[in-house]
Amino acid sequence: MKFYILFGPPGAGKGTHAGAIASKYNLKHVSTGELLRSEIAAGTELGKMAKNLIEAGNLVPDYVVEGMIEHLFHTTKGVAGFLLDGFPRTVQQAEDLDHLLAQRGEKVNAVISIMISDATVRERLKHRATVEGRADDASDETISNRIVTYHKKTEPLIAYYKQAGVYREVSGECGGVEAVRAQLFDLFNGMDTSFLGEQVVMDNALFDLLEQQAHDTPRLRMNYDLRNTTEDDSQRMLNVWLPGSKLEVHRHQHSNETVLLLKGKMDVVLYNDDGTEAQRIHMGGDSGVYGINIPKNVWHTVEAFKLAVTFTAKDGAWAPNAPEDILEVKR
Ligand code: B4P
Repeated sequence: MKFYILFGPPGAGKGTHAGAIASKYNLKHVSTGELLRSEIAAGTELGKMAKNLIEAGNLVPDYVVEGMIEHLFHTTKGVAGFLLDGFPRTVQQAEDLDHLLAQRGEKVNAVISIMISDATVRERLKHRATVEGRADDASDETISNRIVTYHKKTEPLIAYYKQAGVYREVSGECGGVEAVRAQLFDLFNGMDTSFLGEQVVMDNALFDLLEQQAHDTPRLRMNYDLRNTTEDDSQRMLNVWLPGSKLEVHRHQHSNETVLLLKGKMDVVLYNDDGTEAQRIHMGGDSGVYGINIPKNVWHTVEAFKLAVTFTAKDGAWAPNAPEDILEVKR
């Protein structure tokens, strides 16, 4: 598992960017601020205790947020890692996180800091107050207290993580949201964000995440690489298919292809050389069919009519289909 921390002063944009990063790298996004606001909205004992502290611009006690984090570490399944947003916020929380991760044989992989000046913190929080009406943005006094709290209690984490060699920083004022996000993606893309060889539990949580990512692509499908290393030249992957996803009719000249249906319903369609349909195999539903081994050189495609999840295996390193391996077919 990978553990990333999104760091920065109040209003730096942690919450603004965390969802996009988490979705791209299959991470569980955990915002302690959001968790606390949900507790307040639900009127729980924890929420009642946190409410006054947050509204005055103070931090809630370490043990409260640590309890929430620990619970999520134990209960979250099917992700490649965690993106912690707004946690840790004190050196004590950072030390306790290190301890908790060490017990699991893990560590913090990187701390990505979005940096903005105090003047920008004021400007952003005042503006957010008009849009979201958050009580902790509501007055100059609360905002000032949040800035003081940040410098006193949270900023020392920069030195803590620099010493650990995992601190990275981008400017949160280099432009609008898109410009900052591009910098964040550049930084993540340059880090080891591959999850090759990690233990992966293939459950509904993983399928749901891939489904979300599939919705964000024009191809309407998303794959998940299951190889152990980049040198591993077999192809083993999960694919999540949304209805309407169009896969060209193609063949593999050097390998059979094994397709197993794990969830949903789809057709595998085989074609003759002249582009006419040779066979349509319904998988899932009442068909009683759950997989197919497609021989070398057989033209084929798949058609999903509702969400489908497949496991696919082939020999040899992945490469795009060569023009001679694509068949033009009227469909
Ligand atoms: P959080 O919910 O973590 O929120 P935040 O620090 O205020 O904001 P964030 O950085 O997520 O800013 P956003 O994306 O919204 O904390 C709230 C409170 O919870 C804390 O004060 C504390 O009391 C408590 N708490 C949370 N975690 C805790 C912990 N670990 N220990 C103890 N207490 C804890 O961006 C702000 C605004 O800027 C938005 O309006 C956005 O649209 C805008 N914006 C973002 N990027 C921009 C850009 N590039 N240009 C222009 N505007 C931009």
